[in-house]
Amino acid sequence: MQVQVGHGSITLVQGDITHQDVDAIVNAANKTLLGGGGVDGAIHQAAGPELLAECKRIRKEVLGGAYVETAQPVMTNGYRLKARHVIHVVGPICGIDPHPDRLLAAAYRNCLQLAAEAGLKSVAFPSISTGAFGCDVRWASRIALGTIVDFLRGVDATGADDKEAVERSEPAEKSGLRARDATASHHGPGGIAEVRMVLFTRADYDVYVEALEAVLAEG
Ligand code: AR6
Repeated sequence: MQVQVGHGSITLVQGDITHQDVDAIVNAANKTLLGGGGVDGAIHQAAGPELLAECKRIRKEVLGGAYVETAQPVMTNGYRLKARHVIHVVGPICGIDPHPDRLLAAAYRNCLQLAAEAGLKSVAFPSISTGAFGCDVRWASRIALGTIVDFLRGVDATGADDKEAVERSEPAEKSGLRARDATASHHGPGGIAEVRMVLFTRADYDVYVEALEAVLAEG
């Protein structure tokens, strides 16, 4: 399914994100940035060991050993992937993180802003936080697609509430790397022409189709 939104398009596909031929794929990472299971494991497997080496370097040299904060994306090269870049972002853990709705929206929005600022044209996302991090896929699909639609329409969806939620999620000691400031004002859609959601299962794809129709119907 593909729809035009603003100056770009949203595509929903069922498939494997590691096969996507886009400028950047997003990785649903964890705070260590050092790989894991699920889509994180698949991306590291497909990209090769150079990806882990770069992630280790960033943890050590840029973050000073600190964890990556939820919803604060970090961009690396794509190595053996078709995608030139990987944008690693940690989504909320449902049932544990406060304000998971705001954090999930911030995760999508910050990845899109980072991609736009880097001049990227196409970005593919997995369904962040709906695997090991335990969030309901129907709930997450509305937030993901609502945020993407707002971004492509150039709507400033950031606000004081997001600022509060993101700040609360952050440890007191700030790392050297604030790859994105979730509270910064919206920079507009930049040149992003396609945002693709890659759903691993048919069931998830169907949920996202329904959510996209609902989000667009809401105007
Ligand atoms: N392509 C697209 N989607 C995929 C793929 C793939 N190759 N593989 C899995 N998915 P998860 P999370 C889907 O658990 O919930 C990791 O261990 C999957 O079906 O990968 O954000 C990290 O290191 C689900 O719909 O990410 C973290 O510790 C979606 O990707 C933790 O899991 C997200 O599932 C992050 O948990």
